[in-house]
Amino acid sequence: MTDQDSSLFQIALQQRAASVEALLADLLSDRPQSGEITRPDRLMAAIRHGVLNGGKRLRPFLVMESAALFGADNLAALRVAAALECIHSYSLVHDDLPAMDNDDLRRGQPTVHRKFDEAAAILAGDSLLTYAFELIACEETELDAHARVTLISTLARSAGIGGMVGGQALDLEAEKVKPDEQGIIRLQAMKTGALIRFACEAGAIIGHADPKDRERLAEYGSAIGLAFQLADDLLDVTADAGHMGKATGKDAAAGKATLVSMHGVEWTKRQLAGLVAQAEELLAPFGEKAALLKDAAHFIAERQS
Ligand code: GRG
Repeated sequence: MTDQDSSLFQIALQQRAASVEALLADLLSDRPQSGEITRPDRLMAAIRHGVLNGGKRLRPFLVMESAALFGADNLAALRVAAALECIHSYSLVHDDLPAMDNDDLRRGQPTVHRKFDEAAAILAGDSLLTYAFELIACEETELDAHARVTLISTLARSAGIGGMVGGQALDLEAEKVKPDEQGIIRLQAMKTGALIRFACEAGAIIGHADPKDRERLAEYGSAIGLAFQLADDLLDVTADAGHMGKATGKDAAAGKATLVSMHGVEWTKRQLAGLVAQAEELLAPFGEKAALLKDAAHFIAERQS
């Protein structure tokens, strides 16, 4: 990726992040929404701490750019993107809990259970998970019934038992019994990959893409999802905590098997380059329209934080 492409991508990512953050700030305000009895102050403060705290908003970007590829309604895509960010934020809030990763720092700030308490962090995560589905199902998100139900069921599968939550369960088991290479790839495709795959597929669903193009976007999502986790494992070895805004060196300290620990840094860099090439090939039929999604693959594989 040239320097110019990289800065165009950064600008686009920041613009998309700003619009999703503005929407999330509005949706997660103290003001009760139609049908809600009240919004407890402390719960809302914990939720906002877990969401409105400077994430990269990469998954929302992928939803919106994928939808744009098919000329889809920007507002519906923005609201689905916000829903996905709620699920991602919930996963981070729960992942940081003492019963899971026991982290003090997330996005450069105290984790939700550190700033509030464990009960508040559990309830903030629970609220975000249910709210995400409400957001896709509600009338204000203007989608036809088929797209709405497809998004809800695909997201539930990506986030649930055979997706992110299942991946987290396998990851916890892996601390006791080290998985082999295929086991690591599978758990990563579930834990991190499934939501990223969904982000890209969601754009195709919102844009009523034909099944072939929808599968192409999902495959692109799988390739960059794997690249995302590989880059994360690489950064755990090579970056410092101040730069990352969270603890590093944790995999090695926990004796956790990763593809980086198995094959080394140079192999990992070659794999990342291969995944970027695969992502670009999958997007080739869309030509220039997919330029920012191609840049996203580079950003994910080459990111420094
Ligand atoms: C607790 C149900 C449950 C699931 C947790 C995704 C996950 C499953 C845990 C996160 C653990 C982790 C740090 C994985 C590495 C990859 C990852 C998801 C990093 C954070 O995502 P970014 O870099 O974060 O997109 P920002 O802060 O930019 O949103």
